Order: sequence, then C-alpha cells, then structure tokens
Amino acid sequence: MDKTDFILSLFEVGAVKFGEFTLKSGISSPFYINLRQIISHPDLLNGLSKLLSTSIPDIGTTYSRLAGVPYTGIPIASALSIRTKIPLIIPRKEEKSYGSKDSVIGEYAAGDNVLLVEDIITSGESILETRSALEKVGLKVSAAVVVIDRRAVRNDFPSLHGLQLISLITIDDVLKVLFEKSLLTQEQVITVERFLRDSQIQKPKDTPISSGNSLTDRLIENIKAKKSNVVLSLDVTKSGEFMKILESTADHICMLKTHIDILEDFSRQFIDELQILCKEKKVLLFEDRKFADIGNTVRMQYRSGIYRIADWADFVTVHLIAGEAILDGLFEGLSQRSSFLLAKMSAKDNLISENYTRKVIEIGKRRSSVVSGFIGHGQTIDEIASLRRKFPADLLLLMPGVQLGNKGDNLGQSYITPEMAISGGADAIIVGRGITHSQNPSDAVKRYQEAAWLIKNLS
Ligand code: S5P
Repeated sequence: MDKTDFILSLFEVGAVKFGEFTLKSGISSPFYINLRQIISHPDLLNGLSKLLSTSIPDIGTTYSRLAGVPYTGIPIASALSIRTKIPLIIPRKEEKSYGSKDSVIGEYAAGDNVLLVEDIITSGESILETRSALEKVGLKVSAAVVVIDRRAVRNDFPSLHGLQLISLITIDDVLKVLFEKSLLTQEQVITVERFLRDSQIQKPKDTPISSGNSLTDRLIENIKAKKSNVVLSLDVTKSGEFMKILESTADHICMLKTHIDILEDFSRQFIDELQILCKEKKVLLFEDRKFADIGNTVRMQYRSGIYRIADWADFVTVHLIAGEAILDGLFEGLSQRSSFLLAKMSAKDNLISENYTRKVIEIGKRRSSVVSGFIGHGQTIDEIASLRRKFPADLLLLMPGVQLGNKGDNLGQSYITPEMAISGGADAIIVGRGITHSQNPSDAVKRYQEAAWLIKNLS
C-alpha cells in the first residue's frame, strides 16, 4: 500500500468525509477527518504501520521507545511497534500526578529516546501535553509522527517548543489524490482550501481591547497603568502587620489577595481602612474564599456573616466542584463583582484531573460576565503554555505557587519562578511568602514586579 492507496482507503471507509459538518467548537467545516474507526479495518491499520515504518527516517536506530498519544494514537503506535519491534509505552490520559511511576504504562528507562505517534494534528495540543508527561518521568521526546496533518499553517510548528514533526500526509495530499481520482470536484477543493485559509489557528492576542466584563477590564487597565502584574497574597494573622506590609507594597501591585478569615482581629473598621487605602493606591481587592458549596449556601457565605465579602471584594475564587449553579448562587442580582475559577492547583498531589480542568475552562468561557479567568499552575513553561492556550486572552490566567529561588514549602506547596510563570503565558503572578516573609517586603515586591514585567514585555 502506498500513500495514494492509503488515502483512497481512508475515503472508502468514511474516515475522511466532505460535505458540511459542525465541529466541536461550533464552527461549520466543509470536511471531516476521523481516524478512530481504522481499528475496525485491520488491513488498513497494517498498511498504515508499513507506510509509517518506511516514511520515518532512521526509525530503527533513532528511537528506543514508541508512545501513542492517548487515545487515538495508541492503536497506530501498537501496530508500528509490532512491525518495527520498538517497544511501546503509553502515558495515562487521566493521570493527574505526572511524574509518578504509574503515569506511564510499559517498561522504559530514564533517557530513552521516544517517538510520539498521533493520528491527526490540529493544534498540536495533545502532542505537547503527552511530551510533558513523558519528560516528567525522565524520557527524552525528540520527535512526533502524525498520520494526517490537517493544519492550514504548518511551517511554524517546528519552532514551537523544538519538537521535530513528521507528517505522513497532509490535507493537501488528500485533496490532490481525491481530485485526481474524480472523487472530489474542483469546487469542493476550493471550498476546503478557502476554509483552511480562513480558519488558521489564531494565537490569543496579547492585549484584549475589551473583555465584556468591566472588572476584568479594570484589572487589565490596572496592570498596564501600574506596570505590575503582581498580585500580593497577604496571608498574615494580625491586622496591624497586614496594613504595614500593604502600605509598603501597594504602589507595586495590581491587586491584593486576602484570606480574610485568618485575621485574628478582624473588624468592619479594618475593611473600611482597607477600602480607603486600596482606592487611593489603585489596588483591586480579591478575597481568596474558594467557594465550593451549593448555590444557596455560597450565597450566604458571600453576602452575609461577619465578613460580608460581597460588600468589599471585587473578585473571589471559586471551585466548580459543585457545578455551574454556584455562579448563580454567588452573583445573581449583583453587579461589579467577578471571580477566578480554580482550574489547576499548585499543591503537590492535588486531585484535579485534566478532565476537570477542561470542564472548568468550558464553563468559565461561557460565563465570562462573572468569570474573569482562572487560577492555574504548571511545573514547566510548556505545561503553563498548554493551559494558557485553552482559553482566549480576555480571560486571565493568575498563577500562584511563585517564588524567587525556592522550590516549595514543607506543606505541599510547589514553586516556580516569576520568569517561568510569565513566559508560559500567565497574565499575573500571585506571590505570598516570597514578599511577606522577606526581610524587606517593599524591596521584595519590586523584585517580583521587575522580574515579571520584564519578561511580559519581552515575550
Ligand atoms: O493552587 C493554588 C491556588 C491558590 S489561590 N495555590 C495557592 O497557593 N493558592 C494561594 O496562593 C494560597 O492559598 C496562598 O494564599 C497563595 C500562595 O502563597 P505563597 O506564600 O505560597 O506564595
């Protein structure tokens, strides 16, 4: 079987279709590719493995492991492994604690050179996520092979994170073969080409003009006006110490994050003073309450009780574990209030799965009138970048677990540097003890401000 036969077989079994299709994103597309069903056509899978084995340069001598990108890359990688005798490994898709021994199935040793195997590349997202997972257990991933490259713009990819990409066939090859065999009309070819040109994957713009959420806009304006993307997390237990640190740092932060319930001497007067100072210094208020209960309960927690958070906090944090209705419980009937949703946490071994993160982001995108963005963390620049690409620029990524020159505390917190956070695409960093526990918080905040601002404006 050569490439032409392979393309014709794909068309025959309905793995490549032309017409009008609605994609997951809601966009209407003139073609549809789905390689999932090739597992039901053993001859086709066998032919594909043969084609791959002869199309990948030096496959036998370069790679010591093949890894299928879950899930659709796995059967293709298995077939290729049987043919080439290169052992197979499989990263678990739902594994949250990448880096643990069980996160990759199969035998391997640190330093093994891995070839990733994927069916279709659209944005490159799954490939990059799989590479990250494998690198965490010490494997070296130098290349990825994809059966169909369906991207409109291809030549920018190799520069994206330095991964060599080998494509067996492109969408242009498919169009050419089917047109030559009179299986597609010229008009159909033109329609697909036009669609590809118009739908080139857009990078989120750096500076959204308006998010449609006035609080998000205020935060963006504040970041620009103060040239600071530092959110100070002022986690101390005495109001005197709190005010002292705030006064010496307020000029250099865009927003103040509180855990109001850890103050031993909380009073309404404290809130009044806090609001006056923050208004004067142009600091937005962000109560990190992490609401997580049913709508009715969170409404009372937010609006009543001693703290009456809704009266003074511009933003709050929300866990979506109880579902989307929590957002109605919190914000229904209120204006000028918004939230950040916990999408990924910095705590080691936390229970948030990739699937959970994805669902939180889906809901956040839908509810942007009361959601300004996400709290997220990643241990590598790639991991952060992959999270950032999942939502548009008018939703912000705030990153906790940031400290200069420290890897973690002894209670499960893990840290990365401000440079890493911002290079990966975080819009702002959340810094607590890196500033509050330093000898001189006013000097420390400037160091974080400079480190983060410099990188933001280089990238
Ligand atoms: O995943 C998270 C989410 C949050 S909001 N990890 C975090 O550390 N946080 C909060 O950020 C945490 O509750 C604390 O207030 C701050 C980090 O503080 P630091 O002293 O470790 O910088």
